[in-house]
Amino acid sequence: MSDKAASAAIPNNLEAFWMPFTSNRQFKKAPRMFVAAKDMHYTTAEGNKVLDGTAGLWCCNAGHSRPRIVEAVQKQIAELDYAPAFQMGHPKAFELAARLAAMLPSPMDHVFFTNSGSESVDTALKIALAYQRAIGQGTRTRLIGRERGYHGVGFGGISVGGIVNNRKHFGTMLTGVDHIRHTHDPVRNAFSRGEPEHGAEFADDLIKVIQLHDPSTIAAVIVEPVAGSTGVLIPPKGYLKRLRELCTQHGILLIFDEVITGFGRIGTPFATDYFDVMPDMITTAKGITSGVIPMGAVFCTRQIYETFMTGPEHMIELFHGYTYSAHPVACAAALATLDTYEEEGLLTRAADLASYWEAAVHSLKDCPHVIDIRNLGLIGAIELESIPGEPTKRAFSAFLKAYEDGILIRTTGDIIALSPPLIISKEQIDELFGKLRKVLENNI
Ligand code: PXG
Repeated sequence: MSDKAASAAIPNNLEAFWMPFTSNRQFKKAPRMFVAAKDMHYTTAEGNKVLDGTAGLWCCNAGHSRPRIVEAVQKQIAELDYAPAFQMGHPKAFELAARLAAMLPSPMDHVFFTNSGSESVDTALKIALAYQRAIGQGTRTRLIGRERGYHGVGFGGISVGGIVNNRKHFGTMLTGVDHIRHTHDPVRNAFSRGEPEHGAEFADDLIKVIQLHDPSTIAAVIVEPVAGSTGVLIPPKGYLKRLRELCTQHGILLIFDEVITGFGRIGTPFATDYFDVMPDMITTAKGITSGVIPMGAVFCTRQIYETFMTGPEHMIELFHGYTYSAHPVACAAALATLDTYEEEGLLTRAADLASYWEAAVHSLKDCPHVIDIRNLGLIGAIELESIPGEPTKRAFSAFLKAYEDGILIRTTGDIIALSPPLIISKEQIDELFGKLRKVLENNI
């Protein structure tokens, strides 16, 4: 890109945009702008190529600007730009729901559309409460989350979420929420490859919560099968099965928040497939459209759906939905994304690459300040020792340096998280970790 074109791409006034989850003042002093993206790379305003080590924000699973998806969106917007979401339909919404249902393990076969992960979480929590009420269990109003959990930023999501900074500024949130403990156990599990050996018994923390509140007050438990945002915590072997057993035993619905793990991230279409544990509902977003158009979805079992299908037929069964639920352009993007995943075998590609990826992530073990490394499928995390008195600074410096060196990584606290598009090649994995090694070795 010419200097002139580059300067035209950077607007003069950065003030008005209050950027989400961003250090606004730092950014506006030294902006990092992407102006284009193709396959595995972004292009910066200065014309530099940046290898995408994070699939945008864990969402561009098919890579960037894939022709089939671009065409489908262009075509749809010209043909049917919008259709009312309530009391009206359009064919692609039904086609997409049926296709998603066919991908899911039986009996999970109904789909409620939303526009984001946060909305999916709110939707699932509301369905859980309404379901318990509908089956005559109206005393079950409590929602149980987990420490260090991330379920988006709606009031429902931050209430069941367990990331302190995302909660502490926002008052009392939902009442009647409790949390089980997180599964991080560096003393026993540091540098585990894949699922850690120790910690299935952390699921028994739910027994304590059940005993404290009585099962008759608990509607649902929500967890990320693999905790992402908090810095990648892989569930210990047997942990999720144990949670499932306890929920079943006590009439509690289990919700898997698969906003990150859904759509191939760990080598199977969904984490429920990988861990062979069946929740009652699954929340998704991100990879459903490969990040191209905002969309989310909640999957639920036939039994949950059928429970609501009673009463006079002209009556609305669930008083919930969004203006943009099943937006035609999002549906077109999702259908083309599923085509791309299918044609290129992307939903299982992470399984083929997992051992190569694992070796690459763990090759950084000897780098300065590395205190733990975790991985599963095409997810990796490198935990750094914090600079005393300055938490997050070391990882953030690594992020800035990495960007200058042409790789996009994510950091949370002092943890570096990696989750590339599922189209990444072995050579690109080598490049990502080669550059990251240099960053870590150069006194951050
Ligand atoms: N649940 C989970 C498990 C998530 O990871 C959400 C819900 C919320 O999705 P929306 O679409 O409302 O943002 C998420 C989102 C990061 C990062 O780098 C993670 C998310 C979003 C942005 C950054 O860890 N996860």
